Amino acid sequence: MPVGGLLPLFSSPAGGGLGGLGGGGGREGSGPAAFRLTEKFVLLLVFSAFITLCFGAIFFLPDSSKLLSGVLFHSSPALQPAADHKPGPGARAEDAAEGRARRGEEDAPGDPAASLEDNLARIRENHERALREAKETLQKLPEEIQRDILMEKEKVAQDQLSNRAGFRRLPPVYLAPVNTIGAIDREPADAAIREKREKIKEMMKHAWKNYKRYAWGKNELKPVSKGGHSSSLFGNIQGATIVDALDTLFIMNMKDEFEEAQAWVEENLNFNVNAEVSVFEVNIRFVGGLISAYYLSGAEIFRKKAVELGVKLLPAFQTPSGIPWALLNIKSGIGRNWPWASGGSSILAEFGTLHLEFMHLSYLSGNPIFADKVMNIRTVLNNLEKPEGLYPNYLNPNSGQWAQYHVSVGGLGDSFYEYLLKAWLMSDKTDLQAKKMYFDAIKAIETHLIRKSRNGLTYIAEWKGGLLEHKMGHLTCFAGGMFALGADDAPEGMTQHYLQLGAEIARTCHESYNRTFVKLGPEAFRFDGGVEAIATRQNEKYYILRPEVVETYMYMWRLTHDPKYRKWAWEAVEALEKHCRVKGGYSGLRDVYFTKESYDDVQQSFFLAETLKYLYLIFSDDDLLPLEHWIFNTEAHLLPVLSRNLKKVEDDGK
Ligand code: DMJ
Repeated sequence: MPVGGLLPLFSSPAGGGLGGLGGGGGREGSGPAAFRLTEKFVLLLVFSAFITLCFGAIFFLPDSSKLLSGVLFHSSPALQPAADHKPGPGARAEDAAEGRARRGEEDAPGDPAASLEDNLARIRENHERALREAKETLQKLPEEIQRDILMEKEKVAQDQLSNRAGFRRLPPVYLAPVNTIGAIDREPADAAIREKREKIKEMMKHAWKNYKRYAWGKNELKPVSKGGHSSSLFGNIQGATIVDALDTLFIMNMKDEFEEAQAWVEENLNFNVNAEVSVFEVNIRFVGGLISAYYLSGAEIFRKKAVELGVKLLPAFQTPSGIPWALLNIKSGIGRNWPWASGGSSILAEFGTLHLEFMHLSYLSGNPIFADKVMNIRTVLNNLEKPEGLYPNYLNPNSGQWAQYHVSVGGLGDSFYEYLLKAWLMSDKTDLQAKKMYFDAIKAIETHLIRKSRNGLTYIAEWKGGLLEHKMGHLTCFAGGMFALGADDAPEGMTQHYLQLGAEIARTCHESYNRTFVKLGPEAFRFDGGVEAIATRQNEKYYILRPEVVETYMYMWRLTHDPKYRKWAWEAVEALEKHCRVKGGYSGLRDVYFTKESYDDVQQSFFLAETLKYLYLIFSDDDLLPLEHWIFNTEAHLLPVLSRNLKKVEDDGK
């Protein structure tokens, strides 16, 4: 049973408020009776489309329109719609009304001419739209109409979900006191380690203080020019650094800073914006950050905001296959894919990195709709034929088929594999399907992508339709930690093998750092043309404060206690201090081989969410956030293992 012990939790008494709604989704009406009903509905729709077409033709043919307006409305110039008021193709009546509001054009109270003009404009818009839709409908195949009906039904269900006071009636969640699951730590006994840990906390203070001083409320900080930095990934949702930093502030016991962050979330975090966002980025940073802050602090506001945002993301799944769009306008609910993505495809690492957060959203809202969405992604992927057992990076959401055969454990693929493993672990090891898919996938990766250099460095190449590109990304370096984390449950006595593989990847990534001038690694490094673990292209030489290498050190340290991982982590701390720290925070570098720093002037929010958190954990005792209780999402936000913790606390609470 894939979702293991989680589903019964949805039927908790308080879950009923939402459960009835979300349970619907688009897939419910698939029984025979529902099918007959749907057929009738289709006929009715086609018939009404036809009538509308006829009516629209009479009303809107240039001549008849003049006739009608002349007879009925005494065509006078004052009553003609304004010239800039013509709705373009696809424009909606609400858009026109909004346009008026933006221009400050309000009807004068009690002015009958103005209100008649407004009504007339609205009637025209509605009829023009109905006419357009009727024409489109008559051109469609019956299956397309049926699909549209299903999607429309789903949209209505989701609108109801967001309109209802659903968030205000969330079910009870039984939280363990944070110290019992290791969210409050002790000082390490060793003074030298204590000092190092204190230094990392000081780095967090420097990053936070400057963000607060120069960019408070903006998404990120420009530490050199000292201002706010906005990334298009979040549309005009604001405050990425605040939400991304919450759990790091909490575990570092920076109480005042956590409280000011919480106050900002309460007063300012606003998702009612007209914004096109990256579904993946908003999910891993905002949804993940809020959920994590909720579990750590117990403050309801974080759960409420997480569920509210989760609901806003649901329209992204309105595609024929249920594989979500990469980009979504969270106001209109209109989705699309990155224009550069092969054949209009969705990206594996994006739609494959929603699972953990969405499973928690279902738990926290009492509504299975979120879990249904990600379990459907799982089903689509599981049923597809895989070339050589590999998962290509591109999948077309309309056809539900793979597009280009490119495979990567770095950008475009990476966190999909991570989430398979973590879905298994987060389900308290009940999600056997995730486990099987993970171990099958990494077996194929090992056969087809993992190679050893002439001098014995193990690396993970990229696979392009059967040909290897001998390049490894900084992003790919997370995989060392992943192999080690999954090793315990590996099949057929492979535990030692995967632990060893994790150690080899950690070593290669350390080499990529060590072979630079600044001792921080490039964005991508190559194993061809006589080089090993070195970037050869100018546009691959930058370092943007990424966490993946220290992330792997953290897992390797926890799982082996080999002191070299603390040593390597400290080298990274020293390099960050020497080359990335500036008066106004921390900046990325344009070229890690260059002797003079050239700053990119961005303090990425993941520097606070991930890089500093992993470093801090490497110099903490293992009972701070024990791995058997906590799963780190791909942005290092903390998600408790479901059921072992939560059910235990439920039982204790009874
Ligand atoms: C983070 O946002 C996440 O770790 C993501 O999975 C990959 N990229 C960045 C950090 O490099």
